[in-house]
Amino acid sequence: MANETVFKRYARNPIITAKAVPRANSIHNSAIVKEKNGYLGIFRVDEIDMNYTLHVGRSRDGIQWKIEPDRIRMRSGDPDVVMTDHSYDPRITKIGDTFYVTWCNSDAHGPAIGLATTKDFKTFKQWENPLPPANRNCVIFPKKLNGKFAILHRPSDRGHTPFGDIYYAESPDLVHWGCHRHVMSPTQGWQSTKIGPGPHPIETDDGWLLIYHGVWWSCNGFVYSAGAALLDLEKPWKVIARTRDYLLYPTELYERVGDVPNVIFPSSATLEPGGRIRLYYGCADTCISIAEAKLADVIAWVKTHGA
Ligand code: BMA
Repeated sequence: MANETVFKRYARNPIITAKAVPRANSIHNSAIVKEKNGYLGIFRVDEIDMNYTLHVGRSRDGIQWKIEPDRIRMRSGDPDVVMTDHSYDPRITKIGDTFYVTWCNSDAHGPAIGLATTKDFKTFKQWENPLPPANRNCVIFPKKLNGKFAILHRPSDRGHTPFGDIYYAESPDLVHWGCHRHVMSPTQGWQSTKIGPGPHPIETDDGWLLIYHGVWWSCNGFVYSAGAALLDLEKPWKVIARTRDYLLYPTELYERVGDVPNVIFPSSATLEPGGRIRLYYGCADTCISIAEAKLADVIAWVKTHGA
């Protein structure tokens, strides 16, 4: 095991494996939110036919989960707006009493971004895809900015995407998206090939804290790690600071070995007692783990380990 940064891994990682769902081949890269009486999640479940869809899960402590064996069935009222059999990498953001779910809704024309809303995790209203192919990472800010919904996303290609920058966009109605701004590009080392937004940004006095994944291309394939940036509170396409050093790198066996080796894919963060954040991340496209840090320590790390 290598040195840890400010994040400390949970000793009993991984917390979720394929055993949680009868037909699962793997469960990883999933979205979790903390509510008053427990935790709710939307899980990427790759099944034994290697199709991948989204399932609801519930937990009292955020560690032991019950995940529904059946996929989510969304309602759109339009036969052309559907959740495909290749739906993956969800994110959840709560604004007011509504949960906004974004995910990669991949069909014959390539990976697009899907969008749905729910208030109870029982009925889901699916909206038009906010972004066309090719794009497979999108997360919504936890409040409207200047009266508009705002997202961070990462345009891609139809394959495994050996490139990728993070962009910003906003919408007055969740349907029409504009004000497209470039936010960040890959730089060096662990984030030299592509980067993509992870959990929804966390509002702090120092700016929006964005935890993101960075990828470098080794002779054995992609290696996914986690880093963080601080974005301007009013103009989040302006980067205040950004880590040069990674925050989490695949060092543990469950991060190094799996269907896609060497992957840490940060996808959710919850605020916990004592000013801590708990990061949920997919491991080697096989299972889910957690790591915790003090929010103040993460911010200090970004400021002092900057690019
Ligand atoms: C995501 C998904 C996965 C992929 C992964 C690494 O963007 O596309 O299918 O393997 O990255 O976890």
